[in-house]
Amino acid sequence: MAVRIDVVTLFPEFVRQCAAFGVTGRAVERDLLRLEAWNPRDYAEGGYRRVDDSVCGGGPGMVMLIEPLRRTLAAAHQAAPEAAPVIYLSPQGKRLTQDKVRQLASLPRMILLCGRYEGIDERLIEHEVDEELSIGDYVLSGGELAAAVLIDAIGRLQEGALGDAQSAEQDSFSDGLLDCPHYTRPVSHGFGEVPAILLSGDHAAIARWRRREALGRTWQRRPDLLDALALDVEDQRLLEEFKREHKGHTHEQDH
Ligand code: 9D3
Repeated sequence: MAVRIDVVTLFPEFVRQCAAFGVTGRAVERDLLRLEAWNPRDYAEGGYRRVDDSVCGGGPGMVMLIEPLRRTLAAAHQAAPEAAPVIYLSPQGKRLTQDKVRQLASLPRMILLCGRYEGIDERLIEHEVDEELSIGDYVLSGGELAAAVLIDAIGRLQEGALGDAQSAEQDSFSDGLLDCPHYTRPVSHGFGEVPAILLSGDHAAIARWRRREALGRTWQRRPDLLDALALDVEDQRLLEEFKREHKGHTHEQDH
């Protein structure tokens, strides 16, 4: 099933460009992903087409006005028959996860609302927003890059967006582990050798090696991810093997 994403933004060209290349570009070409941008400036009144005003109570910065956003959202809702949740990208939102991306990717449509300046009048959020999402604990200058992140993550999950060689099931995070290392030719280079096991042709041994490296790297770099998993006996054995081999030159003192 395809997805339609309507983006409310003061920078519609930015959002369109974000989905013009690579996997999401192909998803758009194949009609798996439909993107429409809506500019609140087009729904603002007066010669100045104001979309913002100063912060009530004083202080620096500007806040986005209710009315231009309300009218823009109404126009976006009316542009297609399906009900669409309004998702406000904001630093106050719940952190985006791959689980959330999968949920949203299964919807027929959604409306993404991007803030600029200090944000949006809280009353618009209370009345028109269904969900607030953040992409992480760092400060951006607006919601557009966060919307682009969400569009990319959703677009690539649409059935048929990924090439034959790729697959959403092979993703890091889809099984809760980081990826194993990857190599290509030349097998021998001044920077080092490709691990011999990968050249052995023993597919079962290669699969075990990859699983062990994925477990080991997750243990080294993202122990928080590992804590959330219940490893089966074979995974526990592979991880112990990795830890034994890496004694002395890793961060095991951290664990
Ligand atoms: C300097 C302004 N900040 C005062 C503490 C508040 C602030 C307002 C607006 C901080 C960032 C923004 C703009 N950010 C977003 O719109 C945004 C965002 C982000 O900054 N980080 C992570 N995810 C997101 S989603 C939208």
